[in-house]
Amino acid sequence: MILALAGGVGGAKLAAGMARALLPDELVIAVNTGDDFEHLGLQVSPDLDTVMYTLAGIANPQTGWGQAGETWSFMQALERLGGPAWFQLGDRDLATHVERTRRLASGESLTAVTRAICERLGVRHAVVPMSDDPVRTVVHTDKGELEFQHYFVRERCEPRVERIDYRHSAAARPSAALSAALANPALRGVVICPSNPYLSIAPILAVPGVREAIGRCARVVAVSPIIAGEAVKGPAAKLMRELGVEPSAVEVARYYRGIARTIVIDRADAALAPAVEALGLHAAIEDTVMRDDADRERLARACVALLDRTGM
Ligand code: FO1
Repeated sequence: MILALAGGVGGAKLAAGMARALLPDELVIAVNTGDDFEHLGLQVSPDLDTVMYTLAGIANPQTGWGQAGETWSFMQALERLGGPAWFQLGDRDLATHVERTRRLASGESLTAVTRAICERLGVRHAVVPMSDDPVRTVVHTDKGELEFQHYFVRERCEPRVERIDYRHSAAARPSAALSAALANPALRGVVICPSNPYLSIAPILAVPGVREAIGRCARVVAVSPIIAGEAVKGPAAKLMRELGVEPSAVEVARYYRGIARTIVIDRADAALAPAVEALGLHAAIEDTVMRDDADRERLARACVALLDRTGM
């Protein structure tokens, strides 16, 4: 069984590739919930939804988040009433947030709600929250403290980031499925998907016990979300510069030192391989840009093959 850690749009694409390459009982996808927030009285879990929609094949191909072929009657009506329009909720996507909020209010866990929605969407692989306890990524910027979605969407990642913390992480427990995967003697390894390390993977590692358990696992492969100094999507490069880190695959490797044994970097960064290896990690060079399902599956299969060669 393989454990994948994912968050955001890039992570969801490789998670979908892993789901094409592996059978349902061979894969657990643990998803970041640090981006979750309450909006209009609704419990919104963007990364869980992005992974579920992407695996279900209904994600919006342009944005990566929300659903394809959406209609926007709700947002138009909300705007007419003067409601907040900065966070776009399509009509179909809205049903996910309403149903999750209803089930959570009835006492169901985020794990149970996610499983129920996956079943309805025809997603057969295990998509699980990193924790059923609240963890919230807070971005400290030159404009003050911002909840993640306020930084990422409302302020469009413009404020300068000084530091990031993961509120309530100390009190959070890994979800039962994540704990079981980490304790499973049949765990073949961990694939850290090409998500933003600081915003999408760090919250998962901040849940007590997770970083240590992964650090003990000999076979961990991380895919760099930075290619030729830029993120494929999102603020990772800008964020790294603001955190005083050169946006490069080498710095991603440095971030994952002690956690991953192998870093997958793009062909465009092949010249960085010696610098990655100098950090004590193995650099594997692959085509890491995922344009379609075939790319996703190919990269996933490459990561699985690397697991079997890693940790020798
Ligand atoms: N991202 C945006 O940039 N603008 C939006 O209006 C927006 C709405 C939205 C609604 C539901 C959802 O699940 C995700 C949404 N996202 C939006 C993306 C979201 O902020 C990010 O995908 C994650 O939080 C970080 O990857």
